[in-house]
Amino acid sequence: MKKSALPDPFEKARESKGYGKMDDQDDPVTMLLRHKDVRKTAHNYKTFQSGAVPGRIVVPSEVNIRETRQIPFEVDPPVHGMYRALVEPWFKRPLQAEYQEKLAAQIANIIDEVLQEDSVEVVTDLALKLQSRALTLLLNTPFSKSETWISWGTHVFRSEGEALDGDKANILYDYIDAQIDRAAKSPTDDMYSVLLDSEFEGRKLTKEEVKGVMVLTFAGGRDTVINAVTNAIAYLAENPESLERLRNEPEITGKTVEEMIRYFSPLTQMGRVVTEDTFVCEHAAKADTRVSLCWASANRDSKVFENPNEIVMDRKINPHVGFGFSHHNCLGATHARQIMKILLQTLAEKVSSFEILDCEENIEDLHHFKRKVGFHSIHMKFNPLIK
Ligand code: HEM
Ligand code: EMZ
Repeated sequence: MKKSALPDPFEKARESKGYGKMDDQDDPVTMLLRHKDVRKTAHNYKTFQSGAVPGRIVVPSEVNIRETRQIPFEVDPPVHGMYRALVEPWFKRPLQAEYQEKLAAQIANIIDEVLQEDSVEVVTDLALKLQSRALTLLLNTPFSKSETWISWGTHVFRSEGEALDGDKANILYDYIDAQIDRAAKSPTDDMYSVLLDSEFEGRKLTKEEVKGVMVLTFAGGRDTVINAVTNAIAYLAENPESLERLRNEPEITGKTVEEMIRYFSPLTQMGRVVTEDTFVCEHAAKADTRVSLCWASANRDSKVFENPNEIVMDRKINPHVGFGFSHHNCLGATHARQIMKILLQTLAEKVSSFEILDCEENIEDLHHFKRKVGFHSIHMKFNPLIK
């Protein structure tokens, strides 16, 4: 097995029953594993809600570590659509040429840096740096802010050996509170200030609502981007013909990004709370219990994807759900896609090959299922392309 491979732990359960079960802090989860069921359930917000107690739809549950409702993530239609319309234009800014130029300069800098090193720890020295620096563009904050975010380490809610870490989460919440107070006192053109000034239903957004958007922006786009970046580099290290192909056929880069998101599925699953007694996969789901939409399993469903366990760089039809499905689909996807696309292009331009020196896998413990999502650490050597 290649080091960069992410095996699918769900296949047997998906094909036999269509669901799996996991315990989580006395609030068990019925995981939906089939592409069709995941999409159908994502649509049905009346029976499967996101707007439960803050933190409950996240697996592992975050009810014990936060009270702030994340917006628009933990809100159901129709109010969801009103918040979403408010923030959507901001999250589309990565489509602008100027944004992409700045992002490309950041990425070129980091790659030039790692090309000088004999050994690079890709998670911390490349992926975390890239993710944090790129976030300054999305937030429209000074570049120097990224130093603080890098110092928090790879996980905002977790630390080594502990699934949830309330103290660590407080660092983020306190930081965001302070930034909101700062923006309220002396507004700039950053995301905090723009949100504080925006109109919602004939009034301004409250500080608590702004916090809800900002916590989500920090948390949702952190581990996911770090894993996508690290896994992409590990994959290209072990598949040099794929790097060569990106060099020769740059026009497939967009498709390759989608295919990597499908294969890596950086966000394994997201929960919903059942509002009335119902059935999922002929299995009773009682009101006030939890189900999850297992994006990672749906993305390997052989009923939808041919050769699901391979990265087919130019896969023609790719209805993956790596960025979710239906009204809650990922707001950060425009930003994440640009990061991935520019990263692949930059690597193809500047790197001839990579060597993996050593690595430690990051395995999510989902009770009966163990899923590799990436690496805790991976040391590599980057070799320059001499033109
Ligand atoms: C929602 C995945 C990056 C912000 C989602 C959802 C998924 C997802 C699966 C749907 C959740 C649900 O249905 O409950 C990913 C992946 C990423 C990524 C795989 C990286 C490769 C980002 C980034 C940001 C972000 C960079 C922002 C900085 C959001 C937000 C939502 C969301 C705000 C909620 C949208 C809504 O509720 O309407 N993401 N995400 N994500 N994501 Fe991402
Ligand atoms: C939540 C979630 C958002 C959650 C779309 O996903 O990402 C998770 O990493 C966070 O822990 O709080 O923001």
